Amino acid sequence: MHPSRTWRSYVGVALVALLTTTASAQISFLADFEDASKAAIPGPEVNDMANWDVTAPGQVLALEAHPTNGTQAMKITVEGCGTSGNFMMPGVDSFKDGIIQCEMNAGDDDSFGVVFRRASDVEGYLVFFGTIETPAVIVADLFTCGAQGQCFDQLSCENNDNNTLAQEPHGMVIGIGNNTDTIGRVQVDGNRIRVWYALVEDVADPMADNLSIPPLVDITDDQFSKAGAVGLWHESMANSYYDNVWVAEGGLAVDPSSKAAVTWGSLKTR
Ligand SMILES: [Ca+2]
Ligand SMILES: [Ca+2]
Repeated sequence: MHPSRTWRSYVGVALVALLTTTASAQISFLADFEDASKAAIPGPEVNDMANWDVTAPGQVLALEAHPTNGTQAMKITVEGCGTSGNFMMPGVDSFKDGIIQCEMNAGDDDSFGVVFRRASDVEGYLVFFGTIETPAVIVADLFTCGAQGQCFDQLSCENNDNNTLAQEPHGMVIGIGNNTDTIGRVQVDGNRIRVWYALVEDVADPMADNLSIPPLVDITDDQFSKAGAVGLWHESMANSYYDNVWVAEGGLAVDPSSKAAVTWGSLKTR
Protein backbone atom coordinates (compact mmCIF):
# COMPACT_ATOMS: atom_id res chain seq x y z
CA MET A 1 0.00 0.00 0.00
CA HIS A 2 1.14 3.53 -0.74
CA PRO A 3 2.64 5.00 2.46
CA SER A 4 0.56 8.15 2.30
CA ARG A 5 -2.58 6.10 1.83
CA THR A 6 -1.78 4.18 4.98
CA TRP A 7 -1.29 7.44 6.81
CA ARG A 8 -4.52 8.90 5.49
CA SER A 9 -6.47 5.84 6.52
CA TYR A 10 -5.09 6.21 10.00
CA VAL A 11 -6.10 9.85 10.20
CA GLY A 12 -9.58 9.04 8.91
CA VAL A 13 -10.04 6.33 11.51
CA ALA A 14 -8.69 8.63 14.22
CA LEU A 15 -11.15 11.38 13.33
CA VAL A 16 -14.11 9.04 13.24
CA ALA A 17 -13.06 7.46 16.54
CA LEU A 18 -12.82 10.86 18.15
CA LEU A 19 -16.24 11.94 16.98
CA THR A 20 -17.95 8.81 18.15
CA THR A 21 -16.34 8.82 21.58
CA THR A 22 -15.92 12.48 22.52
CA ALA A 23 -18.86 14.81 22.74
CA SER A 24 -16.57 17.84 22.63
CA ALA A 25 -15.02 17.00 19.27
CA GLN A 26 -14.97 20.07 17.14
CA ILE A 27 -14.10 18.88 13.64
CA SER A 28 -17.22 20.02 11.83
CA PHE A 29 -16.16 19.37 8.23
CA LEU A 30 -13.75 17.02 6.51
CA ALA A 31 -13.64 16.34 2.76
CA ASP A 32 -11.21 13.66 1.56
CA PHE A 33 -12.92 13.39 -1.85
CA GLU A 34 -13.11 9.59 -1.73
CA ASP A 35 -16.10 7.61 -2.96
CA ALA A 36 -18.40 6.46 -0.13
CA SER A 37 -15.92 7.90 2.37
CA LYS A 38 -16.23 6.85 5.99
CA ALA A 39 -13.80 9.60 7.10
CA ALA A 40 -15.83 12.47 5.62
CA ILE A 41 -17.51 14.79 8.15
CA PRO A 42 -20.37 15.20 8.62
CA GLY A 43 -20.82 12.63 5.85
CA PRO A 44 -19.83 11.59 2.32
CA GLU A 45 -22.07 14.27 0.79
CA VAL A 46 -19.22 16.76 1.37
CA ASN A 47 -17.22 14.90 -1.28
CA ASP A 48 -19.90 15.48 -3.93
CA MET A 49 -18.92 18.50 -6.04
CA ALA A 50 -22.61 19.15 -6.74
CA ASN A 51 -23.03 20.16 -3.08
CA TRP A 52 -20.34 22.86 -3.15
CA ASP A 53 -21.50 26.39 -3.98
CA VAL A 54 -19.19 27.49 -6.79
CA THR A 55 -19.36 31.29 -7.09
CA ALA A 56 -16.23 31.43 -9.29
CA PRO A 57 -17.71 32.27 -12.73
CA GLY A 58 -17.77 29.31 -15.10
CA GLN A 59 -15.55 27.19 -12.90
CA VAL A 60 -16.05 23.41 -12.93
CA LEU A 61 -14.75 21.18 -10.14
CA ALA A 62 -14.11 17.48 -10.69
CA LEU A 63 -13.14 14.45 -8.63
CA GLU A 64 -10.00 12.93 -10.10
CA ALA A 65 -6.98 10.87 -9.06
CA HIS A 66 -4.58 13.01 -7.05
CA PRO A 67 -1.21 13.33 -8.86
CA THR A 68 0.91 12.14 -5.95
CA ASN A 69 -0.93 10.83 -2.89
CA GLY A 70 -2.68 7.79 -4.31
CA THR A 71 -6.22 8.95 -3.50
CA GLN A 72 -8.94 11.05 -5.15
CA ALA A 73 -8.95 14.82 -4.90
CA MET A 74 -10.83 17.94 -5.98
CA LYS A 75 -9.52 19.26 -9.32
CA ILE A 76 -9.93 22.83 -10.59
CA THR A 77 -10.54 22.30 -14.32
CA VAL A 78 -11.04 25.73 -15.92
CA GLU A 79 -8.21 28.27 -16.43
CA GLY A 80 -8.29 32.06 -16.52
CA CYS A 81 -8.66 35.11 -14.31
CA GLY A 82 -12.34 35.24 -15.28
CA THR A 83 -12.93 31.88 -13.58
CA SER A 84 -11.30 32.91 -10.31
CA GLY A 85 -13.23 32.91 -7.06
CA ASN A 86 -14.86 30.81 -4.39
CA PHE A 87 -16.03 27.24 -3.85
CA MET A 88 -18.05 27.44 -0.64
CA MET A 89 -18.16 24.32 1.51
CA PRO A 90 -21.50 22.61 2.02
CA GLY A 91 -22.83 23.18 5.53
CA VAL A 92 -20.12 25.41 7.01
CA ASP A 93 -22.11 28.61 7.34
CA SER A 94 -21.43 29.97 10.82
CA PHE A 95 -17.71 29.65 11.40
CA LYS A 96 -16.28 32.18 13.82
CA ASP A 97 -13.17 30.76 15.49
CA GLY A 98 -11.15 27.65 14.74
CA ILE A 99 -8.92 26.06 12.14
CA ILE A 100 -9.24 25.59 8.39
CA GLN A 101 -6.70 23.33 6.71
CA CYS A 102 -6.15 22.03 3.18
CA GLU A 103 -3.55 20.28 1.08
CA MET A 104 -2.72 21.71 -2.34
CA ASN A 105 -1.01 20.45 -5.48
CA ALA A 106 -0.30 23.04 -8.18
CA GLY A 107 -0.61 22.35 -11.91
CA ASP A 108 -0.33 26.05 -12.73
CA ASP A 109 1.63 29.08 -11.51
CA ASP A 110 -1.13 31.11 -9.87
CA SER A 111 -2.77 30.80 -6.47
CA PHE A 112 -4.92 28.83 -4.05
CA GLY A 113 -6.86 30.28 -1.12
CA VAL A 114 -9.29 30.00 1.77
CA VAL A 115 -12.29 32.23 2.50
CA PHE A 116 -13.77 32.51 6.00
CA ARG A 117 -16.33 34.47 8.05
CA ARG A 118 -18.00 35.27 4.72
CA ALA A 119 -21.25 36.89 5.83
CA SER A 120 -21.89 38.47 2.41
CA ASP A 121 -20.03 39.13 -0.83
CA VAL A 122 -18.20 42.01 0.87
CA GLU A 123 -17.88 40.79 4.46
CA GLY A 124 -15.22 38.30 5.52
CA TYR A 125 -11.62 37.35 4.90
CA LEU A 126 -9.51 35.74 2.17
CA VAL A 127 -6.16 34.04 2.71
CA PHE A 128 -4.22 33.68 -0.55
CA PHE A 129 -1.67 30.85 -0.92
CA GLY A 130 0.53 31.81 -3.88
CA THR A 131 2.83 29.48 -5.81
CA ILE A 132 5.25 30.98 -8.38
CA GLU A 133 3.79 34.11 -9.94
CA THR A 134 3.04 35.50 -6.48
CA PRO A 135 5.36 33.62 -4.08
CA ALA A 136 3.62 34.82 -0.93
CA VAL A 137 0.77 34.47 1.52
CA ILE A 138 -1.64 37.39 1.46
CA VAL A 139 -4.47 38.14 3.90
CA ALA A 140 -7.16 40.46 2.61
CA ASP A 141 -10.77 41.44 3.23
CA LEU A 142 -13.57 40.49 0.84
CA PHE A 143 -14.74 44.08 0.47
CA THR A 144 -11.44 45.06 -1.15
CA CYS A 145 -10.17 41.83 -2.69
CA GLY A 146 -13.11 39.42 -2.83
CA ALA A 147 -14.54 40.15 -6.29
CA GLN A 148 -15.29 37.02 -8.31
CA GLY A 149 -13.86 36.50 -11.79
CA GLN A 150 -10.72 38.59 -11.27
CA CYS A 151 -7.06 37.95 -10.58
CA PHE A 152 -5.46 39.64 -7.58
CA ASP A 153 -3.35 42.01 -9.70
CA GLN A 154 -6.53 43.24 -11.42
CA LEU A 155 -7.92 44.07 -7.97
CA SER A 156 -4.69 45.83 -6.91
CA CYS A 157 -4.40 43.30 -4.11
CA GLU A 158 -0.80 42.29 -4.69
CA ASN A 159 2.21 44.22 -3.40
CA ASN A 160 -0.14 46.79 -2.00
CA ASP A 161 -0.16 47.45 1.72
CA ASN A 162 -3.10 49.81 1.27
CA ASN A 163 -5.38 47.02 0.06
CA THR A 164 -4.19 44.04 2.07
CA LEU A 165 -3.82 43.12 5.74
CA ALA A 166 -0.63 41.11 5.31
CA GLN A 167 1.68 39.88 2.59
CA GLU A 168 4.61 37.62 3.42
CA PRO A 169 6.93 35.73 1.03
CA HIS A 170 6.50 31.96 1.47
CA GLY A 171 10.10 31.16 0.56
CA MET A 172 9.27 27.77 -0.96
CA VAL A 173 10.19 26.35 -4.33
CA ILE A 174 6.85 25.08 -5.62
CA GLY A 175 6.76 23.04 -8.84
CA ILE A 176 3.76 23.52 -11.09
CA GLY A 177 3.92 20.14 -12.80
CA ASN A 178 1.66 18.60 -10.12
CA ASN A 179 4.83 17.45 -8.37
CA THR A 180 4.79 19.57 -5.19
CA ASP A 181 2.41 19.11 -2.28
CA THR A 182 1.81 21.97 0.10
CA ILE A 183 -0.29 22.32 3.22
CA GLY A 184 -2.07 25.47 4.32
CA ARG A 185 -3.65 26.24 7.67
CA VAL A 186 -5.59 29.25 8.90
CA GLN A 187 -6.34 29.63 12.61
CA VAL A 188 -8.78 32.28 13.76
CA ASP A 189 -9.17 33.28 17.42
CA GLY A 190 -11.29 36.38 17.91
CA ASN A 191 -9.51 39.15 16.03
CA ARG A 192 -6.28 37.15 15.62
CA ILE A 193 -5.53 35.46 12.29
CA ARG A 194 -2.61 33.10 11.87
CA VAL A 195 -1.54 31.40 8.65
CA TRP A 196 0.80 28.47 8.08
CA TYR A 197 1.99 27.37 4.61
CA ALA A 198 4.59 24.65 4.10
CA LEU A 199 5.69 21.74 1.96
CA VAL A 200 3.87 18.61 3.11
CA GLU A 201 7.25 16.84 3.28
CA ASP A 202 8.42 19.37 5.88
CA VAL A 203 5.47 18.79 8.22
CA ALA A 204 5.99 15.86 10.57
CA ASP A 205 2.38 15.70 11.74
CA PRO A 206 -0.33 17.51 9.77
CA MET A 207 -2.65 17.34 12.79
CA ALA A 208 -0.16 18.92 15.21
CA ASP A 209 -0.78 22.20 16.98
CA ASN A 210 0.91 24.92 14.92
CA LEU A 211 2.16 22.21 12.52
CA SER A 212 5.36 22.35 14.64
CA ILE A 213 6.50 25.39 12.65
CA PRO A 214 5.99 29.12 13.17
CA PRO A 215 3.09 30.79 11.39
CA LEU A 216 4.02 32.85 8.33
CA VAL A 217 1.38 35.44 9.23
CA ASP A 218 0.17 36.41 12.72
CA ILE A 219 -2.02 39.53 12.71
CA THR A 220 -5.06 41.04 14.38
CA ASP A 221 -7.94 42.68 12.52
CA ASP A 222 -11.34 43.84 13.77
CA GLN A 223 -13.27 44.42 10.55
CA PHE A 224 -15.33 41.22 10.44
CA SER A 225 -16.15 39.69 13.80
CA LYS A 226 -19.41 38.05 12.71
CA ALA A 227 -19.61 34.34 12.00
CA GLY A 228 -19.82 33.38 8.34
CA ALA A 229 -19.29 30.75 5.70
CA VAL A 230 -16.04 28.97 4.83
CA GLY A 231 -14.79 28.05 1.38
CA LEU A 232 -11.84 27.42 -0.86
CA TRP A 233 -10.73 29.90 -3.50
CA HIS A 234 -8.51 29.95 -6.58
CA GLU A 235 -6.94 32.46 -8.89
CA SER A 236 -6.64 31.16 -12.47
CA MET A 237 -5.42 27.80 -11.20
CA ALA A 238 -6.56 25.05 -13.61
CA ASN A 239 -5.10 21.55 -13.38
CA SER A 240 -4.57 22.04 -9.66
CA TYR A 241 -5.85 19.97 -6.75
CA TYR A 242 -7.20 20.31 -3.22
CA ASP A 243 -7.30 17.36 -0.83
CA ASN A 244 -7.92 16.61 2.88
CA VAL A 245 -9.82 19.80 3.56
CA TRP A 246 -11.11 20.17 7.12
CA VAL A 247 -12.55 22.71 9.50
CA ALA A 248 -12.40 22.58 13.31
CA GLU A 249 -14.71 25.06 14.98
CA GLY A 250 -14.01 26.60 18.37
CA GLY A 251 -10.99 28.17 20.01
CA LEU A 252 -8.64 25.24 19.59
CA ALA A 253 -5.08 25.35 20.85
CA VAL A 254 -5.43 28.84 22.24
CA ASP A 255 -4.34 28.02 25.76
CA PRO A 256 -2.43 24.86 26.70
CA SER A 257 -4.58 24.42 29.81
CA SER A 258 -7.90 24.89 28.03
CA LYS A 259 -10.38 22.13 27.31
CA ALA A 260 -10.03 22.87 23.60
CA ALA A 261 -6.31 22.17 23.73
CA VAL A 262 -7.01 18.88 25.48
CA THR A 263 -9.42 17.93 22.73
CA TRP A 264 -6.88 18.83 20.10
CA GLY A 265 -4.19 16.87 21.91
CA SER A 266 -6.33 13.78 22.09
CA LEU A 267 -7.01 14.03 18.37
CA LYS A 268 -3.29 14.00 17.72
CA THR A 269 -2.50 10.99 19.85
CA ARG A 270 -5.40 8.67 19.13
CA1 LIG B 1 -8.21 12.23 -1.11
CA1 LIG C 1 -3.20 30.40 -14.41
